[in-house]
Amino acid sequence: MAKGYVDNVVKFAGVLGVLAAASSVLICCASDPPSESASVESRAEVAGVAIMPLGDSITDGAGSSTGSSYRAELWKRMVDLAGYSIDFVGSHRSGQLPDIDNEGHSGWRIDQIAANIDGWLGTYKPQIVLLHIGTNDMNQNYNVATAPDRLSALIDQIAADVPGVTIVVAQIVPALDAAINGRIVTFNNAIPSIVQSKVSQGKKVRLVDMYHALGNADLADTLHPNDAGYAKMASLWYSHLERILADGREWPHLVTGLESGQTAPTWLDTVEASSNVGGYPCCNLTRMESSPRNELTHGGSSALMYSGSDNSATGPSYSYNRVFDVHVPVSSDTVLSYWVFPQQANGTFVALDFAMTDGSNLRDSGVLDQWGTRVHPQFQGEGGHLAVNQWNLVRANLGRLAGKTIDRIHLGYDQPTGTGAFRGYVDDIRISDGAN
Ligand SMILES: [Ca+2]
Ligand SMILES: [Ca+2]
Repeated sequence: MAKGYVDNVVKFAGVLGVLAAASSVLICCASDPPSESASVESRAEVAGVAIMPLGDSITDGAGSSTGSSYRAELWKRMVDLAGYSIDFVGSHRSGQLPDIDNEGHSGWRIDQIAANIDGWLGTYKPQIVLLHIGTNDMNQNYNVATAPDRLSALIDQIAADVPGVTIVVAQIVPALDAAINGRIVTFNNAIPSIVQSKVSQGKKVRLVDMYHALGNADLADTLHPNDAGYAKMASLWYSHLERILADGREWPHLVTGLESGQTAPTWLDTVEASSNVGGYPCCNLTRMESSPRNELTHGGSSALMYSGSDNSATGPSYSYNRVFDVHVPVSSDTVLSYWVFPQQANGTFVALDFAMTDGSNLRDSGVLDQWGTRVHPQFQGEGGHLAVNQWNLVRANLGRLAGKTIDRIHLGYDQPTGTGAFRGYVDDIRISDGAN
């Protein structure tokens, strides 16, 4: 039975996603001219999977600090994390990323996209189209009742133009203006049945709900996402691309060894909640620490150090510290792994924990590690599988959390009995799909 702390469902708006350092991206592909004679297959071999980001200013990048929309973050995930070769295609160029091609046309409605799409598709022959359109129809109150019909016809048009193309259709992001947002909700509600009808016809069409993924805090203005909102959009497109391209390879969502250029903690030494845990008896520390050190590592030169002091042998003693702000959708085959090096027995009462977007958490989910021990700091310590003064792998299938989204990653200490100092390191954290 878990005696640990119960998450108070503190929601933080500024989700930055899993942002790898931009310095690690490779400069390529931006000037690759499309070969009109090449087949789709040979294009994929040469330049990567051809993906057309298609829509309006939200695809162009309005509201994004770099003008890159979701495209920069999606590129980083696809290329740097998943190891794919991709080629964004389109006649428009905008943003700051290695491949700035897209078909994001600021201010355009569905009918305007439809009037031009045949030519674009003929030129660029995308294998995958990421379609986010309709915001301007709603903003202009332009024949909104028939907007779903126009979207349906546009999907048919794309499918007819490029045999075999996969179209990912978005339920569009919300607007701050109540009247516009009301029209968006009505429009969005019509999209699932449209997508289903295309699927029934044998077309490769998928639905992605961008509306419920973004909150008001994810918008830069009335209509456009901010960087946090675009990062969430990228994570959703990324998950669909996994399902479309799935070839059995591991599909990483977060990979970090705390090294330079890898995903760094969002928060350092930041307590989310604690009881009867103070600072490690040194240096006037007053709370549990959780921040990288260049001391002892499983790999590279840095690891996440944790330390504190359990001040009660009878009452609940815990500290859950915020570390990474993420947005990671969990699937049936998502796996968490990390390495932990406890420096004393008390130091084994630690585990990574998740705050999910629905308010639930990892530690109370019943998820088990490779030993059959719950991934809860108390159970990890009591389980006895974490050896002191050596690196221990903890690996857990997160299938129990399938359908949920990880909002934050915490590092927790939790030990109802026992008292004294605790300290150790965590390194090589990995969350990925299909890693079995
Ligand atoms: Ca390109
Ligand atoms: Ca490391």
